[in-house]
Amino acid sequence: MQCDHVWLDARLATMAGEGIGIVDDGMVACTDGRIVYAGPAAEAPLLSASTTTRCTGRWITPGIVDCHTHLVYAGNRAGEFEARLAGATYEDIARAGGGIASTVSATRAADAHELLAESLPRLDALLAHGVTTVEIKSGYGLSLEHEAKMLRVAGALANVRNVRVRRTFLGAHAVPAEWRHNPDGYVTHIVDCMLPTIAAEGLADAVDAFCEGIGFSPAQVELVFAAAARAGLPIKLHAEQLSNLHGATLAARMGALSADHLEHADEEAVAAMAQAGTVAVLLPGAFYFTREDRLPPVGLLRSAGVPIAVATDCNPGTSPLVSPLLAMNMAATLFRLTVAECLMGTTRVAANALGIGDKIGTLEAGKACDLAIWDVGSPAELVYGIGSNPLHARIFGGINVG
Ligand code: DI6
Ligand code: FE
Repeated sequence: MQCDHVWLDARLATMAGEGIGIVDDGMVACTDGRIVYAGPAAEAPLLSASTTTRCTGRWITPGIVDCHTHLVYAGNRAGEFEARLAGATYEDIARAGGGIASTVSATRAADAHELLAESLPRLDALLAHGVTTVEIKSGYGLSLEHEAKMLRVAGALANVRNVRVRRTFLGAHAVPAEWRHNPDGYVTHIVDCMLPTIAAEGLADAVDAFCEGIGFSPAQVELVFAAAARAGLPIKLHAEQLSNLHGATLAARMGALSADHLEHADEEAVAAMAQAGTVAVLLPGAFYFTREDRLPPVGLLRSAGVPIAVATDCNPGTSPLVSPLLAMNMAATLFRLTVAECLMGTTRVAANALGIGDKIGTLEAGKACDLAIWDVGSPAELVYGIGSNPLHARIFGGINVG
């Protein structure tokens, strides 16, 4: 078989089958941007490749999938961080008109070029840590004009960097100031105008909402999700981050791809997620940065067989985190995830949280040839390091992009 590129003399963590799929003397072969073989070199079909890379024992994993970020925004919230250090809570700041609202003001004021320029360094940091697919949410525009601008910028990032971008419409992130006295009116505006327009313009791959006392009620979220279904878009939910409004149960019953955060989720939520196959996306950066003390119900999720993903939640208010490796370390240290759960959670399960597990997330024939090649002696080192970055190379669609 003739192929474009083979990577030889590598150790693989394929993330396929049981566990992380370790292959000691492994090989990956690629044609037209897709994997045609990944597995033991000794079992490979006869191949002749235009280009061969010897990996000298380095580890290859699927490219990292960061399945929950808000990385397109303007400004930052360092001042609010200082206020929180001095004793204010995240919810106090939000109720006083700061928090998300301050990022909304800055994001509305930025034009698309400025927004792109401010977002690029965050994307570049993720890419430097092996990310090949990133989900980016809107939610700091909160009007049709500015939500569409954010989503266009998110799409434009994929034109200026080698990365797959999945876009999520998060119009129901906060009630904007101009709708403060009529939150239900804002939800109606999302349902009747913003969401259908954004869907019709092909600006989003999914719809998300923030189900919380400072966000939207389950009844409001249900209206947004029904509109998503009418528009043919899958749903996700920020659920049970600060309190338990039973949003995860609602999301699972409506067939959500994922329910995210989940610190306050209960057994009913876990059972509903298990039944629906909804992925639990854990966001230890937000847990750490807000000094949350309630742990997500990892034991319950595990025993119910709910797939667990891990993401950065990169955002200016609760998780200014641009390292998926550090997210894995935090998930292990703070949430007691195993190394295998962390690695699956940022590859295969993360791809499922985006509904694209058939295209990316494992080293298997037919999937996109998105690889991360690491200078480590074992996969555990990827989770173990704090602030180190052992990425050797990033391969996107079969091309070495550094
Ligand atoms: N939960 C979060 O942690 C982020 N959004 C959300 O719904 C925080 C967003 C922000 O504070 O800017
Ligand atoms: Fe988030």
